[in-house]
Amino acid sequence: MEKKWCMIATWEMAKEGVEKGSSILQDRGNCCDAVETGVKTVEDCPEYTSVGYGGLPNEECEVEMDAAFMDGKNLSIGAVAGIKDFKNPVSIARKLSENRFNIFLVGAGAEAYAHKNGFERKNMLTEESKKIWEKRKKEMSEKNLSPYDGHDTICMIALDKCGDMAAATSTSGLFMKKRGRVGDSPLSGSGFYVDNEIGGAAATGLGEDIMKGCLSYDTVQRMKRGISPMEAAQSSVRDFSEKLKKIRGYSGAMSLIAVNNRGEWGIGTNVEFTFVVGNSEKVRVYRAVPMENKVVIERLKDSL
Ligand code: SD4
Repeated sequence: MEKKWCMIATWEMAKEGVEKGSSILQDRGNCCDAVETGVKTVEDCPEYTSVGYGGLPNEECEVEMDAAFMDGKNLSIGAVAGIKDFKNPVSIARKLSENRFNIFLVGAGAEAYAHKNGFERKNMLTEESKKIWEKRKKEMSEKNLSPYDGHDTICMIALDKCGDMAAATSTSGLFMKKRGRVGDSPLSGSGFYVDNEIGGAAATGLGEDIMKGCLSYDTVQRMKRGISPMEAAQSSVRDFSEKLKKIRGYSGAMSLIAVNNRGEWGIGTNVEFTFVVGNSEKVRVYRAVPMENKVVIERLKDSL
């Protein structure tokens, strides 16, 4: 029997990518193609200043990108970190996931691999992003501002009609990060995790905190115990934010998307956050607002 398909992604900027991924899934296409196509759509858009082309640069005005890909059928993973001047880091990550060894490459090694395997080079710094960087640099020295700002990783998880699942992430990381800084997005278990037998989860927010709690793996393990994706993602974020507050007084922003292998989805967040869901009903944009012990979810937009 044909199974239910579903796609979920972080942030409103994912809408066009989810539309493309959803039409792949609707036409009985594969979940791996759906997440790669969806994430590439966001990477290619210069208006989104936190992913791919037009992503905001590090302290040295270089766009260093992190990306990952995971196939829930065989648990294959590929990832790149701190890669510069390549058009679609997510596709490089997917290619690496075919390897048995050398599945996670950083910096110059990742760039050499991408070049050798024919991936397209591109200067990922736009004039717009450079201007934002220059302005921020000035503000930082004048007003003594904290440099770390401007998150918004793109994460997508898909379940296809064969019951297979995949996840992918891509980001230029924290604006004004130190050269060589890597966040949670390319780290298995922190930025993403997916297993056909259970479901998948992926994260956006402050990588330094998300990786302390391995929140994507934690959410998938909660689903394994039979908890719904909504309750799994919300309790994972809530429990870990509370723990951080208890031990050091504060918690960074953390938002999780989750979907199980029956196509039920959920999110957990400790900040206001938008996300996109595609299924046989429609592609819809939602906003989630955390309030006391729950998260209020409101519908923003539907695709035509
Ligand atoms: C990072 N988690 O590099 C990424 C940034 C991000 O939403 O998601 N922001 O830490």
